[in-house]
Parts: sequence; structure tokens; C-alpha cells
Amino acid sequence: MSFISKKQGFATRAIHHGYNPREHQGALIPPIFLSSTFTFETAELGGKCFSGEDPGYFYTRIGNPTLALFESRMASLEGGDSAVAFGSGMGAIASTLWTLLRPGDEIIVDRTMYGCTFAFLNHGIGHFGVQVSHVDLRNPQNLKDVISKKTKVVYLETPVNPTMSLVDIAAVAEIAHQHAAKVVVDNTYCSPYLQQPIALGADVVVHSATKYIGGHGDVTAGVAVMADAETALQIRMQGLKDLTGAVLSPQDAYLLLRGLKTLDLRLDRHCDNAQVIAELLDSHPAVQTVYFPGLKSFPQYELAKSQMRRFGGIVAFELVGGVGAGKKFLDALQMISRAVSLGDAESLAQHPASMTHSTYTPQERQAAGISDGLVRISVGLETLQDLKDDVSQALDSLL
Ligand code: 7XF
Repeated sequence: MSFISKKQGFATRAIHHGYNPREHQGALIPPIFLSSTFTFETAELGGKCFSGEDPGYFYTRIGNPTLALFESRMASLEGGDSAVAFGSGMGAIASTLWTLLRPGDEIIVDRTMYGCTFAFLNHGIGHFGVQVSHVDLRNPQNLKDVISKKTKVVYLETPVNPTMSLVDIAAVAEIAHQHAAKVVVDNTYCSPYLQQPIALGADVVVHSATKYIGGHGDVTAGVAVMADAETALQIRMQGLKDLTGAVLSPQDAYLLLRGLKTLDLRLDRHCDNAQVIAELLDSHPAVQTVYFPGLKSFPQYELAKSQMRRFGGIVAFELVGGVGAGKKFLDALQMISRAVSLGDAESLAQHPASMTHSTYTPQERQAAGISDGLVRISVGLETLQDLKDDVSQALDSLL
């Protein structure tokens, strides 16, 4: 709230930042401004809104007070200058990359990422004269070896969907900035509560707000948070306004504001539950390998501890019996839902090779390190004992 000047804690900002009830007739909860258009007091003032001389609202695709509140809260929580809301995570990613790249430019991306982001790069922007180079960013030296003055963007997820490998954001940002390339980090798996890429050097943070930020499986949304105001304005006025039109609805912005209020509480429970489920999987004879940053055996455990507040709510694993056992495991689940998406109160289990990452060809999946047998669970907020019981009985059915 503007009348308190000291930097407040994460939860306080998630609940109060940018809203003063006194400016809204005392209403505790921010109003939803459904209006798609805004009236001008004079024709001249209307023109000034369009030229940017007057900061007033004029059309919801470009700006809306409910969206603006969500955007300012996200900018505060991510430690950025400003944010732009979108109608989906893919809307945020496409709008950001269409804005930052031109024909002849190169984007260097990690070897693995969410399936539709991969498809957007390889079958979308890659067809419009932008060179897409895949590099294994687990080792930042690989970036150093290939980056050049053609490189305008370095793009990554950490933890990676679905392999759970991590990227050292600070190390990548240092190399990218030596070549004047911007670093875009997809922070969907962590949310700003667990990881703040801008403090580590990222220029833009993108999210599928459909996931932890919304948190209740009832909204499809995205957001991009920018370290600087100039890039934010470009992404709003080019990417959002003209290139994709991927605007968020004010009602959905309201649901995201509601989700943010409990983000830290929910994430702490997700992390608590996921740690126990990862350890349970790790000790079961039907399981071959578990990928979870909070296991001491995880190859990047030290990086996880230094870069993330906690280890997150997603666990991936391979079963001894490979893809057949994976499908049998999914079908044996009784309480946990077979569904894609993540970050909801409900635990969700899925098979990346045939679902979220079926946009890759089998050869591309192999190059990306996504095995056919990989299973992913987004560990939800249910009572831990019930989660353990369901996972245990599904694993026991494989023996
Ligand atoms: O456009 P969306 O809101 O669905 O977000 C796209 C997206 C962007 N980044 C990451 C890291 C994501 O995981 C997603 C969506 N992933 C879901 C999943 O992995 O289950 C989508 C289900 S097909």
C-alpha cells in the first residue's frame, strides 16, 4: 500500500500491494473492471491516450485497472520494474519473443522445455527467419562456446519441464549480457515465492499463471515481468497490442489476484508434500530414477539450494518397467487425477512423451533427454497420508 514506505514482506505484498480500499469506497476486495473500452472527456484527450502522452485507460487489450493491479503485484513479487498480463502462458511467451526477435537474429534455448514452447520456437518463430539454437544449458560453458553477436535472446526454464534439470541463471545471465543478449526465464515451476530470476540477472520472467499463481485450476493466464520499463512497454505495445492480442480477461485477473494471496502458503504445502513423495518413490523397488531437486542424490542439489528458496512441488520419475509400467502406474492411481497442468490443489499425474511433450518427434525427445518412460506428478495440497497411500498402492501394483 502506498502509505507504507518500507519494503514489506512477500505475503504482505501478495495481499496488499498496489491497492488502497480508501480509493474504492472502502471496498476490501478490488473491483473487477469489466469494461472493454473507456470514455474520453474530450476528443483531444482521447488522442493523447493513444499517443501515450496521457496515461489514461482507453481499451482493455492495452490496459485495464484490474489487469494493472495484478501486473503491479507480480512486478513487486518478482522484483521487476513492470509486468504485462496475458490470456495464457503461451500468450506471454509468444508476445515476448515476437517483440524481442527479428529475422536474422538468433535465439539460444535450453535443450529441453515445455512442449508447446518447443513447438512455438521450432514450428513458429523459427519459420520466420529467426535461428533457433538448442544448447544444453546445464553447463553454462556450452553457451559461452556458441553465443555470438547474432544472439539476441537466451531462453530457459528452471527446473525444466519435464526433466527437472536446473540452469544456473546467474551464470547464464553473465555470459548473455557480455554479448548484449537478453535472458528470458520461464519461472512457472517455481513462482516468485521459490525463485526470483531478475535478482539473478534475468531481463524478462514469463509464467503460465494457469499454474501456481492461479493455483485452483480455474483460470488460463500468463504474465511477463520485465526488469526495465522500456522492454515492458515494447512487449505491451508490440507483442500484446499488435502481434498476438493475447489479452487476459478482467475476471481472470481477479482470480489471479485471489490466488496470489495464498501463494506462499500453498507453495510451502506443495513443497512439504512433494519432498515426502519424492523420498517415497526413491525408496520403492518399482522405481528406477527420481528427478527432484530436493533429493541429496539429485546431481544439481547444490545449485537448487543456492538458487531456489525450496525445491518445488513437481516430481518426475522413471519406473523399472519403462513406458508400460508408467501407463499401468497412472491407471492404478485412485485419488490422484490423470491430467496435464500443474500447481493446482489437486495432485495431477501425466505421461510427458504422449501428452505435454508429444509436440516433439521421438528423435527430438531423445535429444532433449525426455525418456518415453518418464512420469510426472504435480503434488497437490491433499492430506499427505492419503497421497502416500495412493502412490504406494499404485507402485505396489507393479511388483
Ligand atoms: O499457455 P499455458 O498457460 O498453458 O502455459 C504454457 C506453459 C508455459 N511454460 C511452462 C513451463 C508450462 O508448463 C506451460 C504449460 N504446461 C502445462 C503442463 O506442462 O502440464 C500444459 C498442459 S499441455
